[in-house]
Amino acid sequence: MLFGIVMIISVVGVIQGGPPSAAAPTAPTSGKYELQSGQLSLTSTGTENSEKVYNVSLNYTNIVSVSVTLTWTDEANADSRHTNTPDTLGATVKSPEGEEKNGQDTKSQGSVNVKYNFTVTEKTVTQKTSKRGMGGWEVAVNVGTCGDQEPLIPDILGFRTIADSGNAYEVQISFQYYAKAKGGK
Ligand SMILES: [Ca+2]
Ligand SMILES: [Ca+2]
Repeated sequence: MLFGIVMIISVVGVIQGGPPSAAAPTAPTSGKYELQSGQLSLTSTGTENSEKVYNVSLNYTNIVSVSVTLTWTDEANADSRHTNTPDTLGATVKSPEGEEKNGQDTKSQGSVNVKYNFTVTEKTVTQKTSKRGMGGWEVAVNVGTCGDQEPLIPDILGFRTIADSGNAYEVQISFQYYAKAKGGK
């Protein structure tokens, strides 16, 4: 198995708002929590039977859910005499706690979703800050067998088959977490 580039992606600060407004420079937090969400995505291309591992750091407390969606669209048919048969892609996600979940599909237009839910509510975070899901996540994208461009007229010897050597894909990571609501709103 071939391992590709390891990319480090940090989403620290992505969700933070702007500087405090002049109207409320020292606004205290209200003590209440509100549900916030963040998202990041990346696109890449993988060759057949290869894997790329992405490290994502979620530096947030009180994470409620983390959802990883892998999507892809196979290349168009090479010409009117060929059909591009489906590709197999999959994602394996590992949480900071080491819990692994994965999904795989074989499609021309595929989508695989891996989701983690943590039992965190507005009530529990008021009592105790949760650090579940906080820290380094690992998302491994695997490009498996890529169905070739098969000729419409069956060709047992495969002379007219055009190889499909991989595919492009997108990974979208979205998460929800509780953060202290700003006062004075
Ligand atoms: Ca294909
Ligand atoms: Ca392909």
